[in-house]
Amino acid sequence: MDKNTDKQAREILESNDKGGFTVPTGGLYPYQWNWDSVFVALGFATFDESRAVKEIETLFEAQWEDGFLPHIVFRRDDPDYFPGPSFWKAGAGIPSSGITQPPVAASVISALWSSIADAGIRDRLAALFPKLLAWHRWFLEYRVPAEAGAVVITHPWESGRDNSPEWDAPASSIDVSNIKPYTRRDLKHAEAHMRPTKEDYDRYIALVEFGRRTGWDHAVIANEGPFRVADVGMTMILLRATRDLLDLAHKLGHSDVIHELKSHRARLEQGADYLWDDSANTYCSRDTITGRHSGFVTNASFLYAYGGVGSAGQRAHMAEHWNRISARAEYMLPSHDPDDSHFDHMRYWRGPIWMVVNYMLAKGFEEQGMAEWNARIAADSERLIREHGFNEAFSPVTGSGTGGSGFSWTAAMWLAWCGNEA
Ligand code: 9WN
Repeated sequence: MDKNTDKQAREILESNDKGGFTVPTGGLYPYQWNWDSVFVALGFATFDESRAVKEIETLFEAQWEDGFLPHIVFRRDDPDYFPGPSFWKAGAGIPSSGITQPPVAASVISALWSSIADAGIRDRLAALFPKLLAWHRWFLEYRVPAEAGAVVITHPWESGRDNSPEWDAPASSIDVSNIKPYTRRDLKHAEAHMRPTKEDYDRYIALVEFGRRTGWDHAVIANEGPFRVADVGMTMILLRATRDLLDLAHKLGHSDVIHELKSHRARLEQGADYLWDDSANTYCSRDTITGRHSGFVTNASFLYAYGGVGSAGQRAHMAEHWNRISARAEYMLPSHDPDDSHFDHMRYWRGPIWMVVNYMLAKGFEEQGMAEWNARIAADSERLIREHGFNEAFSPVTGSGTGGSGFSWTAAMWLAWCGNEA
């Protein structure tokens, strides 16, 4: 392990710690984000197990009564981020956003359960089980329609892959003609060529306004919202999290929910098939309004290994994509196919590499016995951080940082994963 880089990583987590919760980075993102915090817990666990669990406990303090867990928790107002709490007008007690984010929590809690021996901390992890179950039930009730079996997102921000070209076509029909003028704050902290465009932002804001008008009624949003896309990333992540929750249920003696969780798993496995695109020969997202696949190969497509799905034939097609992309990219794995015209190596989720996705990819490849892919992802991730620092994301072409710096989840991934592989 590299002591110096290791120390820097801890310092980033400590300085972004705002007292029981961690911000993704100062300035650009001044609040607690859902999947960021969960990954950050893995980093804290390498030097402070109690603080690691605290991160997830504070996140779940913002859970709504119906099990929904918001993508941002606003503990105080900060004029540096838009849209803030007064724009969302959502939350149960603690102000929050009204949309969710990838459900990585069950997988991380299961990993912590396996690595932590302290009885008191294990009790705290066990106490999170009913909250995790409630969140998974919320997904199954509102976001996994029986005919698709895949997880439907109602806002690009829910995917965590905000401006992926996967959302371009489905979002093009969102009506932005009535949105009120607004000022973006993100461009104060990051260069415009790295961030989503104005066209993207207008659509993000129109969707928030739509949700707010419904009073954040998730049934109405799921049935009538202007953006309803079955997301390949969310689906593979929830499938994987369901397996991990099932495993936890066995370990904690929750035999009463085993049958139910197995049915969640079966439905999501069917969802993976719904997302296979026969013409592009890849897993990808699919618009549930038009029925159309995006046809794009993204880093989320390769999460099939993490989700544990794919026939021999489907895996052979994915291997062709891997060989093509890995021969071309200096660093793996770009968030978007470098052979596609939408590829943009510096712009957010249209090309740059994200450490948390690399971590899930590597975990999936390792478990599925795909040693070479695992080794390539781990080595490239380690090199990116060592040579370019703890950035929000990285160019797959030059390795340079994009978005914010001093980033919590990148530091966490160094400590919990790729720094330890060095
Ligand atoms: C909107 C915090 C979040 C991540 C997302 C990433 C970015 C927010 C933004 O930052 O999204 O949620 O304002 O750009 O895309 O994955 O959770 O790090």
